[in-house]
This record gives sequence, structure tokens and C-alpha cells, in this order.
Amino acid sequence: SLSTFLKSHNQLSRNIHETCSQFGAAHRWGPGENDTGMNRLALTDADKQVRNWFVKEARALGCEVEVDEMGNIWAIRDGVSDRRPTKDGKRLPPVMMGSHLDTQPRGGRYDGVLGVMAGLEALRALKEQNVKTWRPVGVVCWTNEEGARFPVSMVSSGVWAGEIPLERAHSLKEVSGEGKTMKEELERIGYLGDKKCSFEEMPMAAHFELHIEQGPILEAKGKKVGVVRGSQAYKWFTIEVVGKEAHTGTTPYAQRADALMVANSMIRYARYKGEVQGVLVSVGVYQVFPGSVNTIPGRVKFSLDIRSPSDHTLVSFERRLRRKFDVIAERPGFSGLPCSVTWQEDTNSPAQGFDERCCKAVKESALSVLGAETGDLEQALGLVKYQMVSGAGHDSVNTAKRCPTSMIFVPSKGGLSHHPEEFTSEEDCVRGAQVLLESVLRFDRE
Ligand code: HGY
Ligand code: MN
Ligand code: MN
Ligand code: MN
Repeated sequence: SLSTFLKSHNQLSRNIHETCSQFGAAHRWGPGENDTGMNRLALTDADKQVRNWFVKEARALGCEVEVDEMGNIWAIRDGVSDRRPTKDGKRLPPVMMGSHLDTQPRGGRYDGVLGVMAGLEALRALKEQNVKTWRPVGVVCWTNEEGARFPVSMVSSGVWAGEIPLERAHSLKEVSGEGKTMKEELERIGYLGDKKCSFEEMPMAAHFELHIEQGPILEAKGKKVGVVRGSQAYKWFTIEVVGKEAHTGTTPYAQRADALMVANSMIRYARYKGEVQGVLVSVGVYQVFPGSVNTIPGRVKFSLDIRSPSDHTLVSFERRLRRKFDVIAERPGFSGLPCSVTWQEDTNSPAQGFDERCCKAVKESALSVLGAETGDLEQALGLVKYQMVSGAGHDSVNTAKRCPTSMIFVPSKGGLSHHPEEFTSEEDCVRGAQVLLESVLRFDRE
């Protein structure tokens, strides 16, 4: 079968494994000579570089490549059906393999980019084997999935799915730096496409995403492939605490409105309550103003990332935090003057289930690939994890709102991700690519 060809296609493994780390400024983050990681924040020059490379490669494979108004890159290979006139003259919606190219500030080598590179290699295998699919098939690169630079994650698939207004996405300002907007940066790197970014304009027959698990489950259970049936709920906020700047040497405690100390009380409470209620609470961005040793901070802004498999738990947890933060701002639990607290909701991603047919295609493909590899179906059956819910968000969460979607997980070494030492073996990358391609072919034959 084709996927066995993929395995023998050693160019595939080299391409995927190497291209995963080929791009992105080797970001020096420490004195050690290997203290570097991937730094390919959305819409930076490093992102532009890998985008340009991807477009060139996709065109060389004979794909038609389009860029939409969110900078999403759509590389589509014709299907046999394209040459058959359809009643409404429109082409059949393509089966797409999607993921993202942007990383965390010191991201890993595989998060997102594996799915894109595997999709590209799958198209290469189809071309080299001269395999024609009935539907068009292709690869879509979603802009700013991470939300590390522009703080709304999965924002471009969110616009495509009609969940996020285009204007809101375009006007998103970067968290640090000079506060450039997404639109300015899309324009600057030449990826502000004119194609409308919407599921009506760019419908998909299905979306499959190969992604590293970013967690410990597959490795711990000795599984090689995970069939992902959905993802947990998560919300992101920017919380701002406002007190009063004052001199650190002359202001008694009772006269202080110390925004930092109050913010710390809020964070400690949220973390403790999260542990009690089984909600994951994280603070990744913490900004102190004015940021001087001898001025009491008058303003603090911090990010709040809360996650739970249940929407209901998350909503009630948020409500509890809002009440408690107001109380803490008023009476922080130590002497001092009241502060104020405001919330801004940045990301709201409810728990999302994936499509049964797509999950079935992934499960059957995983068994077929592992069966061919081991020559023993019994053994293959034991190497697949059939029910996985993703702890991380992915663009598939948004595509699942508008078309049949599923994801394929491959193991992460030590369950580590969003870290320079993120690692997935060449063998696992190739196997994931085989399952991805076979899932697309199965769905296409449906
Ligand atoms: O935050 C997430 O789960 C994803 O990496 N954007
Ligand atoms: Mn990702
Ligand atoms: Mn990520
Ligand atoms: Mn002074």
C-alpha cells in the first residue's frame, strides 16, 4: 500500500525530521552552547522563511497555493473529480491535512510543524506514485495557532470557522515588542492574502491533523499512535490589577496599594483552588509597571490560562475566581489600601468532540500501518491508544466546528513540549505521516 511506500521512502523521514528543525532562529536562551531552541513566533521573519519554503515546495509538487486574509496557506492537489463537471460547477471540497508553523518563544522542534511537513511529504508520495485521489487533497498551514505572540490561540482557524471576527483577529496586538498588530505583520511579511478566510469560501470535506501528543500518555503506555477524539476546554484571560505607585522607602504598609502583592494573592488562590477542583491554572505572562526597584508597583498585568475537560467546571471556576479576586482587591488579607481588578477574555475554547468517521479512518489506518510494520495484527492492536482527549488546543478544535475532523498523536519523549528539548523520533514521525496519508485516502474513498 501507499503507506508502506512512505515507510520505504527514506527521503520522507529525512525530510520530515530535518525540516522540522531546519527553520526558525536558533534562539539563544542561555550561556550554554546548546541553550538554543526553536523561535519561530507567528509572522516573524523566521515564520516568513518557512512559509516561503513551504509555498515553493508545494508549488513544485504541482499544488495550487492560495493565501487567505489571515495568512493561512492552502496548498491543494487536484482530484479526479476536478475534471468532472459538477452540477453547480463548484469543485468538491478538499480533504485537508492541517497544522501550524508558529512556535512558542523557545518552542520545540515538532509542535505544529510536524503536521505540516508530514502533509507535504504525503503529497510528494502521492505525486511520485502517481496516485490520483477522487477529491482534491491538500495541506493547510494555520496562522498563529500558539497565541504566544498575538495572545489569542488558534485564532486563524477560529476566523475560518466563523468563531472570531476578522477585524478582532487583524487588530490583535503582540504581547511584547512595539505592539504591532497581526494585520501589520501579515502585510509586512507578504502574507495578507485576498482570499476570504471562511468555511463558506474555503470548505473542507475533512481535516486531519498529525500532532505530537505533548503529554506523557503514549510513551507511558508503550503506545505508538493515538486516535484523538476531542480536546478539553480552556480559557485565557488578561487580568489587570491597579493600585498606586509610591516610594518604597517612605510609604508605610497601611498606605500602600501594592498591585504586585495583591496580584500574587490572587494567583496563589487560583492555583490552590485549581488543585482542589482539578482545573489546570497557569500564569505565563506577568508584567509589572513601572518596573523599578524603589517604586511600589502601581499596575500588574498577568495572563491566566485555565483548563478542564468539562465546560461546566470551567465556567463555575471562572465565576468563583471573579468573585474572590474582587474580594482580594478590596481586602488583600494584609494591611494596605484597596486595588482594582479587571478581566479581559482572550481565548474561549469549549471542550470539542471529533467526527466518528474521521476517528474510524485514523483507527483503521493506524492498525493497517502498524500491522504492515509488525506483520502481526495482534501486536498492532496493542500499539494504538483508541480514546485520547487532547490537553492542548489545536486548530482541529475549530475545524471540527465546520467539517469532519480528527487528530493523530505520536509520542513525545518524556511528555515534554513547549520546550527546546521537545523530541519525537524519526520513526514515530514517519509512522504518523503514514497514518495521516492513509486516513486521507480512506476518507477520500468514502
Ligand atoms: O495552548 C495550547 O494548548 C495550544 O498549544 N495553543
Ligand atoms: Mn501545536
Ligand atoms: Mn503548542
Ligand atoms: Mn527618590
